[in-house]
Amino acid sequence: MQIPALPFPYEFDVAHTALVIIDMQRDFIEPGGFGETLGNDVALLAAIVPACQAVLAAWRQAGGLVVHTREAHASDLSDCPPAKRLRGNPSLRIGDEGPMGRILVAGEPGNQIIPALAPVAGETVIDKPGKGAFYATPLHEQLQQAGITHLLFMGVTTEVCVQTSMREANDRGYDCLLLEDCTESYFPHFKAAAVEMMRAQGAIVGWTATSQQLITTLKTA
Ligand code: C5J
Repeated sequence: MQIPALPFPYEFDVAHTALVIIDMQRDFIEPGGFGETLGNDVALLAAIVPACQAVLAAWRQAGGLVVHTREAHASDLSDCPPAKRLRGNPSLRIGDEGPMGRILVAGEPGNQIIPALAPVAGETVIDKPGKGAFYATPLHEQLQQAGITHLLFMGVTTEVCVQTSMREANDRGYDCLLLEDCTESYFPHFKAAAVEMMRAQGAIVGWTATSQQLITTLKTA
């Protein structure tokens, strides 16, 4: 299959490609979570949910592998470096009790993936203590075992966890494509810059395309 992506067409086949959905968890999308404690307007991020749902439905229909990630720490915070917890001046810190349970802690209500994109049986869910999906997780080994060579990315936030994960994947040899309308930032100009820098210099980090381009490609294949 070939998507008319930027900066040039992206070739992939479903059997060797995974859809990686980064951190579409309540902590970032809903009020009362980590995103809001940092002073952000979380309403901006919810706007991409319908496009993400459409891609997820089409990808499931095509029989492709789905990976969901969550930025999540152990309840004793043993995997949260003090530098991460203590930095800045958030209204609540990682591990503090918030309206959706303890901030960014695995198993808490706020740490769950939003219902609209909830994983189904057989899909991989990776809890990651860092911004990148490969740091301190079994993701690379699991993708290698499944014969995956290509990754389609969506999720939040574009310039933090999505970009970090895509760069980590690129360095591990995956051909990566970012679905532009399925990713968002609390800062629209950061999203625009991140999207542009990833596909610059001949796809130095990867390709970009729209959800509709992917869905049309899957339907016409
Ligand atoms: C952030 C993320 N922004 N998932 N995490 O801290 O992008």
